[in-house]
Amino acid sequence: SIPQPLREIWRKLSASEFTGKEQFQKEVVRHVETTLARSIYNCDDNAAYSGTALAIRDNLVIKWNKTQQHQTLQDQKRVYYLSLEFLMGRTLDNAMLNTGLKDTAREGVSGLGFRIEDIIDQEHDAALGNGGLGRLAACFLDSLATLNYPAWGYGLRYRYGIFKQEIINGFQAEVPDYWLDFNPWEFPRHDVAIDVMFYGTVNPGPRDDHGNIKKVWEGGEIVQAIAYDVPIPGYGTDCTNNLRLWSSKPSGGEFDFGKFNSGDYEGSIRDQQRAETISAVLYPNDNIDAGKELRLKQQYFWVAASLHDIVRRFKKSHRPWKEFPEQVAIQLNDTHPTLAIVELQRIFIDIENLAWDEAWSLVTRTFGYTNHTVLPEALEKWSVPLVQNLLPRHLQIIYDINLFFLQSVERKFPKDRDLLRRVSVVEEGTPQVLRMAYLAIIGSHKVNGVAELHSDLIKATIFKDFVDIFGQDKFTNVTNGITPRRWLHQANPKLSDLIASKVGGYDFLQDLTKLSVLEKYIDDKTFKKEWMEIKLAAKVKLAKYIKDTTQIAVNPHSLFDIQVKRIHEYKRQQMNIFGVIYRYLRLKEMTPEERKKQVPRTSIFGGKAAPGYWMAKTIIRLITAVGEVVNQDEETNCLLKVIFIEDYNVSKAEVIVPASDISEHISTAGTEASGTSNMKFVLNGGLIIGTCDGANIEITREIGEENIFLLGNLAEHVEDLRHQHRFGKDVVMDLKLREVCDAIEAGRFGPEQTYSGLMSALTTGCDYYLVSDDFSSYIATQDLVDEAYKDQDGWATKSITSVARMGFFSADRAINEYADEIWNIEPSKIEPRS
Ligand code: GPW
Repeated sequence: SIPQPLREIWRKLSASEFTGKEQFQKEVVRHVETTLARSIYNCDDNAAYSGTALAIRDNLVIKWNKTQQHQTLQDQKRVYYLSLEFLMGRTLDNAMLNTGLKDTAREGVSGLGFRIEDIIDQEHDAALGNGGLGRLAACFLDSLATLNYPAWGYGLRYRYGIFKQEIINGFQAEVPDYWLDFNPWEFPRHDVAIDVMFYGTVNPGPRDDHGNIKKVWEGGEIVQAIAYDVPIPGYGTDCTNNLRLWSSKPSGGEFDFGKFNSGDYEGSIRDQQRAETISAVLYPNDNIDAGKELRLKQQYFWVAASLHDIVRRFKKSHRPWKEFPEQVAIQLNDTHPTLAIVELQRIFIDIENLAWDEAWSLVTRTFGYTNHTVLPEALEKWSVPLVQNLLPRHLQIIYDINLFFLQSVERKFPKDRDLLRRVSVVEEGTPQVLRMAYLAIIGSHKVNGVAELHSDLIKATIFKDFVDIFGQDKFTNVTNGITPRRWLHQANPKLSDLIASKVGGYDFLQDLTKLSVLEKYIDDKTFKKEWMEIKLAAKVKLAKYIKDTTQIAVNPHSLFDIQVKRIHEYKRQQMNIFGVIYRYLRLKEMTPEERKKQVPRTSIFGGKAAPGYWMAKTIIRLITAVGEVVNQDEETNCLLKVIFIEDYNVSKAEVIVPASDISEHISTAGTEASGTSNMKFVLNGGLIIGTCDGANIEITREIGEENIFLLGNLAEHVEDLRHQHRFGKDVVMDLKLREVCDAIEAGRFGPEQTYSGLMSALTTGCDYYLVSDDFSSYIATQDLVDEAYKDQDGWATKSITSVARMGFFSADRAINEYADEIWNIEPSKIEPRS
């Protein structure tokens, strides 16, 4: 750093933020001309985006530096959020809104001949995540900064994010998402380079201070982690936190010149490529554990680099180790970073020479673990031989953690051998596997689920034994939330402005419970009219997008029925499309007179299937095939259209979410841990049709039963129903569903073989997701939706009342609960400079 006597001059020359339109414009032009080396002759929308982003970024960086210096000086407890996914979407619009520069920028770029909307549209999404889990991490970062919590995110800088989805002949095809061409939002820190070792052997070393022979892990392959930092601005505060993403590269130099010079060119770059492969690509699975070695390498690479960084920062404060949990909280976003528990124990005992028990006490007081699923196929299990080979020292430590844990269980529940078998981290079998969720529970002081039902379910089912062992207090609930900044103010500015005009300004964006004031206006005719006009405008905008991208015209006055999320059998897009087919069959039977009484509907789908998830891909094919038939049918197509929106992502969600009349959240009860798009749709004045699952239940409690369309069996009945499908005698399929299946099998939507897997899942597959059990309830509830929609005034009442009661679902509320109940951290507001 700069020597003391020179610091005064540095401070005098220190960069300052621009203010006002003219200064902003000057910065944009300067960046276009110097940073980008372009001119008035070749400045298109894209160059204007780059110039604008760089100008806004300058102000952001000044706040960011200030925040980091402030937090370092304060030296309070920090939280580190470890997530393999951060689904950030676009940054520019959010950065302008959070820093209060949007109006300045709009006027500024307009004066330079551009429209701010066109500029915003140039940005490529940062899509480093699959779905809900990754987007939750992004919403949490926004709330942490907005609430002034000292917090860092740690993740991987994938060269390829989630693939781009193309629909070719009705089927999904995957195209790589190379998003780093121009990314002004990241700062490489080539000085923050950390060596991470894989493979190697564990050998006996010298005796330690406690007289034990040390274990030395050595001789492995070394890969370097390079930090890339991303500023995360809070809304209405200067607090700008840091998201640190690691990128892999070979350690020590470019490639092996020895091999290169001896003619082995391929060999010389093989090592380099192998190292770079680690952070090359995001695994495109949502709620599925594939168990691949490269994924385990990603996990350890990221965890080892992050912990090295965290421990180094702690050591700079020269505090004794016993203060570690008072300075550091680490949250594990699902089990993906569970190795962090083992790595911290390894650092303490092998490198810092702490005794096992003291180290383990520090470790368990540091970590918290969030579970996001009960689906068995999503629970991570690593093969022991795989871990033995890749991380031999870690496997020893895991065995020791497990041994001491099982010994304590044995003391508490003597002679219960089956309990020991059930709770062991090591599951017997060929090969043996490690149950990562169990390791995460044992190594954390708090375990939470993400909605009330889900938190109750994990305590009663997959983690029941652990509740008996550790007690109730270790297990808690933090219901998910969403950031109202992106999901209302940014996605739906007109609605945000209308709300602000009624609730006394924009404070509701920082205290979402203030929305309750809207209930006062429930009988205000003009307000209601404006409310519904804003909804219509959002539908017109989506209709235009659909027309531009698919050439299909949809009627903005029809009921927009939307289901956008990852395609998964448990989320039951198949039930939705079966319902659409059922509606189509009914419409076909009707007389022209009867048809006139029907509510026109547009069924909109969007979402990616994991590339290897064949059933999910079949569901996409059925949706597109139904669209091809229904959209062409002149007899019915003014009453029913079916649209599949290609490549659903965060920036498209910002257009889709404000445009729903109804959205679908119809997972088999007990399978969707929370869901978060349900919250986004309701916050934007859409109603929902859904099952009693995840956060739908709490949404119902908050907004009132009269404002939601609930259907289907309850979670407590699922087990019995499945049993009946398996072992029950004469189970006959629901007749309405039978009719739908007959139409599919008759080839009305293309060759029936295409759907044979989907059909047999309902029959020989024992209908695991209980589509047939919920189908008639689903159809009946859709009829109620139609009836309700005919009463537009009643619909508006439901819409406004629901929004007024959504305050609970702010991610700010969720983050405050984590801060108080799990992390024990305080906000740290930066005072404006005097
Ligand atoms: F399987 N979630 C997700 F638990 O989006 F890891 N991807 C995943 O791989 C997992 C969970 C995992 C989702 C849940 O499905 C959703 O219900 C929840 O709202 C979201 O995580 C955030 O908690």
